[in-house]
Amino acid sequence: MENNQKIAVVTGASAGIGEACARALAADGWTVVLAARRLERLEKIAAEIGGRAVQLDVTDDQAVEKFSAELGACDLLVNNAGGARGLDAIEDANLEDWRWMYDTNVLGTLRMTKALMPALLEANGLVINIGSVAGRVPYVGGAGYNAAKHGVAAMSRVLRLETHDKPLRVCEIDPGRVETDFSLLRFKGDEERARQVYEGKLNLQAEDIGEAVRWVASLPAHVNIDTMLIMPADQV
Ligand code: 8X3
Repeated sequence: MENNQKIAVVTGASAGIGEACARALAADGWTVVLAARRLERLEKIAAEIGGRAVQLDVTDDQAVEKFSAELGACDLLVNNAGGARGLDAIEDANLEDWRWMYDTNVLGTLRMTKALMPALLEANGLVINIGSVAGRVPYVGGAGYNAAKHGVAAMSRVLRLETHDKPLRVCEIDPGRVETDFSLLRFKGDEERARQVYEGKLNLQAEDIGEAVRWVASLPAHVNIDTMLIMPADQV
């Protein structure tokens, strides 16, 4: 593998899938820029893997602009920041939760991709969007998150269409149930409810997704993995 210290930006890198991506990429020779809101956690991980921690909220237009202006070169962008809030039926939908899900998952991915696009094109780069099975399959109570992740999927496909003849590759990786803080966030800190999501099941671990990201990013420039659906063996 000859990465020659190429630069990877990973959003939402302070925990879970983002942290696992950062660790897997660093182990494969990438220089990783870890971006997230929780700077203290980021700095600890960055120190362990020889990466760089930058505090960033992907819902903040100006912060994303500033981040990209200061970054310079970028070979790989992993749009991982996102998540779910609530599991309400549509008739009980909480508009604030929906706004947050759209702003983080969809617009966050858009802001980062748009801002880093010049650097990525310059580098013959790669964008990996972390979507979800929820962006393919709707489920009861999932509407806000389903809509957001379907939005990410649509954006990934359009970006692929718009850049297939440019020096940029685009991949979307869609995990199923991964045992992370995802459910704690969805259920707004209700630990018992979050625990029940994973109890007694063959859950994916964040490292499984980190390994997929590492592999996609390790492929030669003529190979584009368009989409990848990764499920725990007992989830269909
Ligand atoms: C979350 C996937 O299967 O837990 O992105 O809803 S699932």
